[in-house]
Parts: sequence; structure tokens; C-alpha cells
Amino acid sequence: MMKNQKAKKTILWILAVVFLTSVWSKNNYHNVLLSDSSLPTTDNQTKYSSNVIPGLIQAEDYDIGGATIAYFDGTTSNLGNVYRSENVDVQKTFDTGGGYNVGWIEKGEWLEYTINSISGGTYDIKLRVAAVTDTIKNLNFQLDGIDLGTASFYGTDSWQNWTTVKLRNVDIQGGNNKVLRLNMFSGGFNINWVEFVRTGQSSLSSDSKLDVTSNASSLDINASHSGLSCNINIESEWENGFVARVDVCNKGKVSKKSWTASWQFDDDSRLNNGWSSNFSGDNPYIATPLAWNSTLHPNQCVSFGFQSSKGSLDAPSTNISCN
Ligand SMILES: [Ca+2]
Ligand SMILES: [Ca+2]
Ligand SMILES: [Ca+2]
Repeated sequence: MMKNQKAKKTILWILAVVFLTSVWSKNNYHNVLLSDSSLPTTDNQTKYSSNVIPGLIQAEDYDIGGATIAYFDGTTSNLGNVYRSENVDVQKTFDTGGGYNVGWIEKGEWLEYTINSISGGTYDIKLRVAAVTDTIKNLNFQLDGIDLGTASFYGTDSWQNWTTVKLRNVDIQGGNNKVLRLNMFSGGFNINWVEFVRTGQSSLSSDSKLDVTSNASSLDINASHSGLSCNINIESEWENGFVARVDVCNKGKVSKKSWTASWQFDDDSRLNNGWSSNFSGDNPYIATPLAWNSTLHPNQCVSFGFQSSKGSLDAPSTNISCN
């Protein structure tokens, strides 16, 4: 009898403990969910290595925090199976300096890097990449959600034949603990590192909340007597080529029915192809409008673009004129 009562008591105790534990854990789980949804995900994100701007950031040193917080990768596991054991695909690199590169990159993937300190200024962003296929690739840079621009580049014939692509004249605001994100607008290439090289003072004041200016750099502005002005912007460049956008604007007081832009590279840079215009000539070149971008009303601008091989000069000065 005594034994039975003791057993009953023990069972009741166990049931009470189980019940209380389940109530506690339910509440606690609820609290965890609440706190998770009310806090930014960056709270779970920390640096993998110390990064500063200006400076060089290794692609494989993306932040700690896991999938959809510090990175997004399209395949489970690290397909390179070295350096880190997450979903981001890392392999040993044969580039100068050794180390590792991120590979198996798919469109839509992204990587984030906490930057401990940023010195405000104008920067060139260098990107070390390699790819087999010769289709155009696009990688977009964001800093704390602000778009810094998109680098475009082509293949290098081999997964381990490396080239440095550059985005020029990017204005970056100074600060601490900002998150750099690399958005893979295309797939099919490898990244070894990204380097921010300071080239000048920023046009932004230190406490300005203004967005950064575009990545385009202005080579030359040459207003002609006709009231039309032309401006060539290098939108992206790589070791032996670049893509440029030309803006043709009507600064006059009357509408123009047509326009002509002409320019000459002062080195052996040569046009490979172009868009949104008819092209003729062979350095000097002449661009004339298509039907849809022929008329220019006062203060209206139209744009056309071209891709060119790069000559001996890093930035060929291009004297463009419009009439
Ligand atoms: Ca993967
Ligand atoms: Ca991947
Ligand atoms: Ca690397």
C-alpha cells in the first residue's frame, strides 16, 4: 500500500514537471519568435574577418550568420569543400597570392561583409574575377542598402585565369559597421577579392544622407555651339575593354529634330559594338539617332551606348562633340 502511494506520488510529480516544462518552453519559444521577428536579422550577423575601406576584402571571408542572413547560396553544402563548411562554394585559388575564391556562383546569390570602418571618399572598386564563358556577367555592389553600382565583365577563357575589373569614381560615405553586399546579377564566374581604392575626397558631407552618385565616371564634357551637349560615361571596365554611355542633351531653348555625336579616342581603343544609335567611322566615330531618340526638346537628354576595346591608356580621353 505504502509502495503504491509512493509510486502514485512520483508519477504525479513527473506529470507536473512535464506540464510545467512544456508551458515554460512554449512561452519561451513564443518569446524567441517574437524577439526574432522584432529585431533586424543583422543582429545575428558578425564579421568573419576585420575589413576596412579603403582595403581589400577576400570573397571567401563573408560574414558569420548563416544562410539568408550573411549570404544566399543556391546549392546546399560547400561544393568546393574547403575553408568553410556552409553553403557558399569555396575553392583553392590559383590566382597570384593564393588563398581561396568563391566559385559555383549562380544568378541571385549574394554575399555580405561587415566593414568595421569606412573612410568617406571617392573610390575605385576593383573586383578580381575569372570565368570560362564569354557572355557578359554583372555583379552589383550595395553598402548598407545603398546601390554603389554594377560591374560588368566578360569571360577570361578559364576558371583560374584572373582579371581585375574596375568600377570608377564611386562616392562612399564614411562610417562604422556597415554591411557590404555583393549581388550576383549573373552567375558563371569566380571571385577572389574586392578592393576599395580611395581616389579622392567625397563630394558627400560626412553626415549627408544623400544617395551615392552613380558609378559612371565622366571622361569629358564638351558643349557645342548648337545648344547640344555630350557627355561620355564609362559604366564599367575590365582589363582590355570598357562599356560607355553617351548622354546627348539639349541645353538650348528650341527643340532639335536630330543630332550627331562625334568623338576620337587618343589611343588605340576601338569600338566593338554599340546600341541605341547608328554608328559610322573608325576613330573618329560618328553616332546618329534612331527614329525614337532623334527629337530633343529643351532640357531633354537621350542616351546611347557602346562597348570598346581598351588601348594603351587606362582612361582614354575622348573629345566628344555634338551638333
Ligand atoms: Ca553551395
Ligand atoms: Ca553557389
Ligand atoms: Ca580570396
